[in-house]
Amino acid sequence: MTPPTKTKVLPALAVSAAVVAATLTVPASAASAASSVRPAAPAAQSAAIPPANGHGYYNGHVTIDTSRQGKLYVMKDPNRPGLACGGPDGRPFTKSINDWGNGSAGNLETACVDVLYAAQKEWDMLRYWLGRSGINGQGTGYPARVGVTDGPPSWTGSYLAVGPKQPGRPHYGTLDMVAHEYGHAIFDTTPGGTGSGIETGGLAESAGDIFGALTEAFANNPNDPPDYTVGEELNLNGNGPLRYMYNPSLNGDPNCFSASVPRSEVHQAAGPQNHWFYLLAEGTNPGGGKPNSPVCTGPSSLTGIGIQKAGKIFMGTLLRKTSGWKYTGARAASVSAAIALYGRGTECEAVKAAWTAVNVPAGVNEPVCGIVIDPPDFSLALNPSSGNALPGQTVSSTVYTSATTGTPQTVTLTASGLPPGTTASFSPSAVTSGGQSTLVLTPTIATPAGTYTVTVTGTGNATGDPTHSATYTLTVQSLPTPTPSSR
Ligand SMILES: [Ca+2]
Ligand SMILES: [Ca+2]
Ligand SMILES: [Zn+2]
Repeated sequence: MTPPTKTKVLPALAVSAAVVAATLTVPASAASAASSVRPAAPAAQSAAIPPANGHGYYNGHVTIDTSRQGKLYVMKDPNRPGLACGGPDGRPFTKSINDWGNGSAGNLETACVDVLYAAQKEWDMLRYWLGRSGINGQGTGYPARVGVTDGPPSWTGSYLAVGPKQPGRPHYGTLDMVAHEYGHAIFDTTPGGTGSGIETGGLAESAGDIFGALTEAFANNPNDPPDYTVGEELNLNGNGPLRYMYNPSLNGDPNCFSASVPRSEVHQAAGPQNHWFYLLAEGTNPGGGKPNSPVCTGPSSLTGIGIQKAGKIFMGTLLRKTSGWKYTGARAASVSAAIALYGRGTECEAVKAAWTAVNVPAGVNEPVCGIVIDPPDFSLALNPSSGNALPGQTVSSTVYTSATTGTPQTVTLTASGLPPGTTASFSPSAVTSGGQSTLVLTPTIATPAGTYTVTVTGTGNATGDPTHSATYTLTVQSLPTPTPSSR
């Protein structure tokens, strides 16, 4: 039989799937218990078996992990609990041989080859690239049903529904669409949950698109080459991709954030974050056949950090998600994630630059990138710190300064708390930190006897005008009672 046009042999993928299968073995009973799909056959133990051959409509000849129950093979993943694929009734497909699909449009078993393949690739991408365990972060995924809905796939909250219902039509379960829908499950199972509203919904749709791009990149299947478009293999209505992450405006979606984004529609509101992810991963001019990406504000040229690092930072962003998730929160969380993962270097700078480029500005307390340098500062001391004087006499003290951090700065000296009739002078009145000055206090006859605390303050001219002060205890003595003059 002539293979369908989409079918290609992919030996490299077969090897990687086999390696994965060998390293991901979990007890069959655990896999069974975690699945929410009813077993198709009378309950029987799943047994570890070699990966199955699959013949997908979009993905060509692939290997998928299936189970064995009694004499039958089942489209239920023995290594990734919860993943399974079946028809509208939710029962995983079963077969007497472990060879699935025929590559043709409209064949439900073929649809399940593509869907299960995509789910398994996404699971492995989450594990090996992003460090997440399963779709829900707790080692569990969710089943899929094909031929069960019309229009693009949807996430129901408990299973992935893939259409169409009409027989004979190509199914909608491409790598990016399946990964997008399970991406909703990832979004739902990170802190803050699903949320509501257009802005939050847009960030959720974007999460799906980002996981789609990551999954295509991880699978690296030549039948559905990695890209940053959504649904390009579907080509619904002959209109090409549903969304363009590198330039959302190609489909009429906003490239950058504005007040109108929260009033748009959730898939449109995904535009700015999708665009951010592309700029972060690939930059403005990645070359190598990858599309250029425009910016709305800031520097016109950005350099990407690669999709794996961008994916890790995005996963870290979702793990910092809170309820009522908004674009400003996403920027702050992604900066924190980048610093936690990679420090304050290139990645931190790239995260910020990409957000700025899509018109999501920094919050007031955004952490700084780059090497943190303490601002210039100084210290100030007086010696001696006390003295006695009669009115009309002077006392002096030396003001010592020192540069404690950063470069030296000009420190201007003032005195406060002077008793009545007492003057203070500094010579010089300003020093470069590290230098010294002489303070001269001169009480006069107008100064009542007593003990006073004079405060000497130095004000620096560095950023923030740092000030430091020291005190001098001045005791003004009483003049001796005048000797009566002779008359
Ligand atoms: Ca693709
Ligand atoms: Ca795609
Ligand atoms: Zn969606």
